[in-house]
Amino acid sequence: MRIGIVCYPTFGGSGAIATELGQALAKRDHEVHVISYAPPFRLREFRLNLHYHAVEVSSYPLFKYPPYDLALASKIMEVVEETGLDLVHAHYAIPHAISAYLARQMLPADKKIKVVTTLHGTDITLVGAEKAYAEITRFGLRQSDGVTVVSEWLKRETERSFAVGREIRVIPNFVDTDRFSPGEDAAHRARFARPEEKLIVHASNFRPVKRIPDVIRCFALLAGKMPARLVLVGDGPELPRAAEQASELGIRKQVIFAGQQEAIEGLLRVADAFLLPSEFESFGLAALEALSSGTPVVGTEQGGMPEVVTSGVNGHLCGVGEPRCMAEFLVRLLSDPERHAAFRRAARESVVSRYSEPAIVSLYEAFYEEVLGR
Ligand code: GMT
Repeated sequence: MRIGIVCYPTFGGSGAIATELGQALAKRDHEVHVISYAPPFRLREFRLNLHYHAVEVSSYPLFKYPPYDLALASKIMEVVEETGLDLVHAHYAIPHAISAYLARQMLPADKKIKVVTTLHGTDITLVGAEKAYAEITRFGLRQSDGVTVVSEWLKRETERSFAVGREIRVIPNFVDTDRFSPGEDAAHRARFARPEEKLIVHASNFRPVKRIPDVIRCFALLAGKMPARLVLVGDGPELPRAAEQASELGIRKQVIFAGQQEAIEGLLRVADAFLLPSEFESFGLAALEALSSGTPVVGTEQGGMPEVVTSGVNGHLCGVGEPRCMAEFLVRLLSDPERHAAFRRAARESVVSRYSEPAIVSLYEAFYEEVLGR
């Protein structure tokens, strides 16, 4: 197949999944064209059947808001005309599903494409819920030839909020289980923590939905009970406040601010636990990558995380805003090496059996075939 993938290029789960999917499809000999406003951060494979097309958004004094969505629609149309794409897969509803729809409308009758939209979470729960975007999101979903979501929870949320009256297929996120794999690496671990210190990791885009104050509070409670270090990976609006809060709680020296990092697998492998106390995650790709690395996850009962993390098996889920519950679990787990080792094994097993790249990419392939055959 000739597949166009439209995604955000920046650090974030939807761009990561879209790009990994593009690379995996190219490995399966499909011709893949990734369309975005910058090279996606996970795009690292060199293959002759994997192409990147930049959307150029020109500024003009009249444009207070440069019309990215229109430039994207024109770029999609141009790529279809040049390469004969069969299908465009839009990741994130706003504006990608709408731009793909526009491109399809603009194309001549003999060059029509099918449009598949994948919803990742905030495109429905935050952006789509805003009055300015709700109707256009619903329109984009109705006009797509196929719609997928990354969790059962997001499917329910989409049906509840948008009542689109159409099939929505759940195709969960996936992970490269070779890249994110368990293993000991004392030298790498020593870069972050002393042998007697427990190593806790949080990685995100530091948006309010991630509840960064709970990360810091939970870690402070843990550090009061045992020697520990916290590594924060990523960047975003909540980061400056995190540093202040760590100082106020007297744990600033135990917190490492690593900034944005792409090669996080080495750190996840040597971490003792991954902390994700989000208000909700439609899925929680970062948690999946940690589990695949054999690292138990402590998160929240909201959203799609319960589909990935099972309390008492591969991690623990608490209510939103309950850092004490999270810390108490961590103290118990990290004081018991045998139990911790069992959680590590279960973490890895839970991913390999359900979320490995080949299995999930096959689901997308089958969905494309189905949509093209309609
Ligand atoms: O984590 C984010 O806020 C970024 C966002 C995105 O669209 O890039 O992530 C969402 O999509 C990921 C990939 O499907 C999911 O794993 C995340 O759970 C989801 N984030 C939220 O629902 C908050």
